Order: sequence, then C-alpha cells, then structure tokens
Amino acid sequence: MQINYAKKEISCKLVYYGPGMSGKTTNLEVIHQKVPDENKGEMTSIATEGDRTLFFDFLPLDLGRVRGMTTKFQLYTVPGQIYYASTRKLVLQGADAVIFVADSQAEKMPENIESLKDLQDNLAEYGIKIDEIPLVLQWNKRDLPSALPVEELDAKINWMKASTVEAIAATGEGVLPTLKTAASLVLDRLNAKTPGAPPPAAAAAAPAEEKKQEVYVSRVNHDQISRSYFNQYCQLQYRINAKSVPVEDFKKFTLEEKKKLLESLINYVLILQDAKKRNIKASKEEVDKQVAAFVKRFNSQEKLDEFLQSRKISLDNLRNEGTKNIIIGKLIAQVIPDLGERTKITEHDLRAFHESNAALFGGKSFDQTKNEALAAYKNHMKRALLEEFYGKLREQARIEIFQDKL
Ligand SMILES: Nc1nc2c(ncn2[C@@H]2O[C@H](COP(=O)(O)OP(=O)(O)OP(=O)(O)O)[C@@H](O)[C@H]2O)c(=O)[nH]1
Ligand SMILES: [Mg+2]
Repeated sequence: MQINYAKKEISCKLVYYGPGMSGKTTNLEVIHQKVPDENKGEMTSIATEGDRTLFFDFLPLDLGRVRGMTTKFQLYTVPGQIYYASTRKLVLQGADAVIFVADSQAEKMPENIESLKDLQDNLAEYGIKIDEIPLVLQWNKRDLPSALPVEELDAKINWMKASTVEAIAATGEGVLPTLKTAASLVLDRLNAKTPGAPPPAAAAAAPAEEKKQEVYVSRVNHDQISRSYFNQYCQLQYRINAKSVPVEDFKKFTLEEKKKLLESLINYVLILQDAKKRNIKASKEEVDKQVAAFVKRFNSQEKLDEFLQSRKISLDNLRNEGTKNIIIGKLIAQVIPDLGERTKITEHDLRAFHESNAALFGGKSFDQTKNEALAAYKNHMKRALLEEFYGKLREQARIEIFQDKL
C-alpha cells in the first residue's frame, strides 16, 4: 500500500488469484463494465491467448474518498494455468489483499486446493502468512449443476476462516460484493494502522519514513524532486541496467554516481515538462504495445519472469518505463523533423565508426560485424541527438541542485 500524504492519496493493490478458468478475468471484466467511467481507468490484458490469461490483467479503480484521502485500487489477475507459477508470484508482490476465485464444481476441488497451496507458498516467499493477509474467497460458478454446497466448500477449502462471497461471475452476480468485501478489509486494516485523520494526527502512527519532512534534491522549473523519489529512481535505474544478476537488494551510490543520476533525472523531468506543453502523451494502447513487445523479446514466460525477478522490477516499473520511452520517442520525432535525414547512415560513415570503435567489435572484421555496427551506430546517433535536445531544454530552464541534500 502506498500512502502519499502530500497528495492525500492511498493506493492499494488487489490480486485475483485462483486456478485456471475459475473466472478471475471475468470478475475484472464485470467490474470494468459496472463501474462508472469517471471512477475507472482502462482495462489492460497483457498477453492473452484465446481467453486464457498468459501474463496478467490490470484495472485501476478510483473508489472515492475515505477519511479525506483519495483511494485508488489497482486490480490484477494472475494466470491460473499451472505452468505460469513465476508470473503468479511476480503479480502477487506487494498485494494488499487477495481475492481467491474458486470454481465451485465438485470436480475442480483438487485444482482449487492446489492453487490455494500455491498462493500460500508464494505469500510465504514474501514473508506473509495466508491467514494474515486480507483474503476473500469467492465461490464462483454457483450456476453450474455440479457446484458443491457452500458449507462443503467452506469445510474443504476455507481452513483459514476467510470471508466468503457466492458468485456467478459470468452474469455479474456477486462480483461487486466480493470487491467491496476485499476493499473494506484493506481499509479496515488501514484505519487500524493509522487511527484518526492523516497528518498531523496520524503522524505518530505512520511509519518513520512518512513522518519525515520532505527533503528536495533539485528544482527543475516549477517541479521539485524529492530525495525519496530520487533514491527510488537511482535504485530502479540500477536494477534495470545492472549487468550482473541477481541484483543486490540495495545499492549504495557514491556522490559522483548520484550527481550523474540526478543529471539524467533532470533531463527526464525536462522532457516530461516539454511533452506536457506540447500535449504529447502515451496512450494506454501504446504502452500495452511497448510492454507486449518487451514481453515478446523473451522466448518464454519463465525467462521473462526470471529477468524481472532477478532485477526486482515490478510490472508497474515496466509500464512506467514504456510510457517514458514512448513520450521521448514522440517528442524527438516532433522536435527533430528531419530525424530520418539526420540519422541516415552511409557505408562510408559506418566503416569509419567501426574502425574507431574496433574494441566494441572484438577485433572482428567489418563484414563479420556489420549488423552489430549498424545497430550501435544508430544508437549512438540517437543518443547524440537526445543530448543536443537536452542541451536546448536546459538553456531555457531554471535548474537548481541542492548537492548537500543528495
Ligand atoms: N457457468 C459459468 N461460467 C463462468 C462463470 N464465471 C466465469 N465463467 C466462464 O469460465 C471461463 C473462464 O473464465 P476466465 O475469467 O477467463 O477465467 P480465468 O480465471 O481468468 O482463467 P485463466 O486466465 O486461465 O487463469 C469463461 O468462459 C467464463 O465465461 C460462472 O460463474 N459461471
Ligand atoms: Mg484470466
């Protein structure tokens, strides 16, 4: 759960878990249909095959104000099929509550139990006990003839005595009550943790980090960069770019490294400010496409999961990176209209580039490494153009760096 007292915003993550075909995606679809437009974002399904979820579904919801705080819920479903074990674990990370969608049919009991056991194991890996996390069991598919009586389901599956809700997700029945139950479990817990209103009353109960006064490391025009945001940025960049895996949990940066990273963050803030002025945005579809392209680069689900996990990169990180790339790409195309011309590469230039960067190509001949050289050269030119653009933005910007706060 993320609490931003400055923005008065709480963001919670709910994960729909359960065996394959139990109705998790259907739950999200129903919520998406029933919730008024102003309270929901777009529903995203990343990588699906037929109606089977291969990666995850995602739906952001705005559930209004609770005790003066805007509450946002991020809904995720996991892929139920057995072989996506590592994706399930990844999606589960940071969940504030779990909705376990069980298939009520008698013949599905072994699958329900196996999936619940899988949930228990995955939670344990994050140091959470299944009877400690807010959990709702949804008895779904009540309409089917072989559905077991709820008492029997309760006896067979609900040994942790979680709240239960009956549902026929296919017709929408029970879907919102399930969501409401989960949401109120999360909010109850939140209230228990932070009695009274948020600061100053809640300050005593809030974790030490949130109590601290915000410290700023830089100001870029009208935007301030807080130290906590900057630290997060540093860690994320490190995890994304790290050459060796597995990545250590926390990297301590030297002042020099921090200064360099702050420069790159300032560039990014300048880009965003400029993009905003030009009304350049990344649409949900574009971000989906970016993420999907990224997913495709890995030959298998397992490999992708391995990569993300070893770098401790979350799905939200992935989407944010995608958004950033799209915006930068659009901006560059707009501000450098002759981009194509300027990045045209002649054979002569390429040979010269290959020669002066021989070490990059392991001493191999031009013909042997022509494709690699071309890719490297293109990258090099793009970076140079970006630097040029950053330079222009910086000339017009007001930038302050508070080095003693780094
Ligand atoms: N009869 C009946 N069918 C349902 C119900 N809920 C969902 N279904 C159907 O069950 C099938 C699977 O539903 P999904 O929501 O895609 O299942 P899922 O849990 O997301 O499955 P995975 O993505 O493979 O993990 C679909 O054909 C749904 O229409 C229900 O309450 N009753
Ligand atoms: Mg699904």
